[in-house]
Amino acid sequence: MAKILVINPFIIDFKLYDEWMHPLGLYFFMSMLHQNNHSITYYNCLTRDAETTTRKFNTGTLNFREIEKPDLYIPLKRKYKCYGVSESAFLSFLNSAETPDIICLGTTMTYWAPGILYTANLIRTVFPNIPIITGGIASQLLPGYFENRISNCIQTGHLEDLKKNAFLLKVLGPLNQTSSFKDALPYTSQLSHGAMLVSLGCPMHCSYCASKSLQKKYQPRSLQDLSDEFEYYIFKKNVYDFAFYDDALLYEPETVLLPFVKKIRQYNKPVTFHTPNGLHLRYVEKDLFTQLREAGFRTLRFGFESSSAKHKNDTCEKILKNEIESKLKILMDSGFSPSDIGIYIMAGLKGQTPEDVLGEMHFINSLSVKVKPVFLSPVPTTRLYNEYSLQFPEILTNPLWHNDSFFITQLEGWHETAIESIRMKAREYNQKISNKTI
Ligand code: B12
Ligand code: SF4
Repeated sequence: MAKILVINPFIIDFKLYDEWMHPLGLYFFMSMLHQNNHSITYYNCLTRDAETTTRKFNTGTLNFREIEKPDLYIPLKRKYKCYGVSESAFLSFLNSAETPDIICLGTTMTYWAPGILYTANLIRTVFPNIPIITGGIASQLLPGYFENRISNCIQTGHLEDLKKNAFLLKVLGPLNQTSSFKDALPYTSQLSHGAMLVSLGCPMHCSYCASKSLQKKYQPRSLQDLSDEFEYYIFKKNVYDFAFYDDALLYEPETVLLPFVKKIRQYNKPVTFHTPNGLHLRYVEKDLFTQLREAGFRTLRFGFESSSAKHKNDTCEKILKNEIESKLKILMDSGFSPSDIGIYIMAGLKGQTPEDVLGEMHFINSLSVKVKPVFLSPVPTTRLYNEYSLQFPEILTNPLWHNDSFFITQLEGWHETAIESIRMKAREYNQKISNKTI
């Protein structure tokens, strides 16, 4: 049995809200360690406390402190922040912790790499020589990056990678894999909400998305695992607000989603479900959404990205422009209101102008639902990343370049006023939708 310290690191970025944020990958990892009888201590640098604000459906703010920007970001008129508990709280935890055999760090967005390095530096002040293992999304997408910057670091990605390293094999043994993250939940402190996952991967292959490289094929999870996790959340953690982390939640809903929805209704608990990661409008059907609404689905986000013919290969033509209205009508007929629904528009595709994006936003607003512009992050391993790397070779070596708030400012025609006008317009449109609904 090894003693393992697992840490959800600080995040350094321009913006961050706790919109049902969870280190779900780390939960799977901890569950596997637990099932293989290892001893785990878990510390979440992003723990919310009494000073943070709680908003609708238990979302909220996170504590932060402003930090100095790296040179690259100096031209941006935005504050750069370190989100999470205070440095002293983290250090006092480390100082009181028993010396572990290894320390494991989860990673998510590639451009959050500074938060990983900052966390690792603090760890090194207390544990200068204990091996640090990184894993998760950024660790997979930035090969060698953390190993080269953190002393005595082993950079892995997926859980199976742990078996490929002789040292880890010796410390952890031949780990049996796990299909559920339930066993990680007892290690978490008070949870405001929960993350749920019906499937891994996506059958589509959009030009800006790394889903295919992170998860080779679409894979539904078992109804039993999902139900066990849900029961643990509601009965042991008193959690009632949930977000789905799926890439393709609505794909083949009869396999797991619908049986799960039928099952949860039997518990008769006041639960709500949210889909911050975009759903596919093309799968919207009356019967499905009536059941989802009745089960407690509230916040719905859909990926539309762009209706322009020049971007149809980028977006896999998720939905045709002339089909949207009828799909939205189905949602209303199923009991959803306009303020429940937000449609993502992507800004930063090749050759896209601010006027193109404002045009898309105007169209979505004319359908009386919320519009959610998102700025492109060039993600390693994607088609669009490869194309942009010819114009911006910096994205190949510096993950700060992947930041959605920064990258857009580098594209032709995307000066700060244009970007701000998009943000303001979205706010104005969405305020009207909210007022109309009240
Ligand atoms: C859910 C999700 C979100 C959620 C919440 C994310 C969160 N954690 O809070 C929301 C909707 C908020 C979100 C938002 C965004 N997201 Co997002 N998101 C995802 C998504 C779909 C799933 C992540 C996930 O949890 N998967 C499930 C878990 C179980 O898998 P996993 O983390 O890979 O973990 C496995 C392994 O990696 C491993 N593992 C994990 N941790 C560890 C640790 C150790 C030590 C080890 C050994 C192993 C290990 O074990 C797990 C089990 O196999 C991914 C796409 C994807 N398919 O991964 C995009 C993704 C991470 N998002 C992405 C992007 C671009 C964004 C946005 C910037 C979109 C935008 N332009 O607005 C925003 C920015 C968010 C912000 N706060 O600033 C990009 C990444 C960009 C980048 N440069 O890194 C991704 C990859 C999608 C893409 N476009 O390709 N996102
Ligand atoms: S953007 Fe959405 S639809 Fe496209 S490949 Fe990624 S997860 Fe699938």
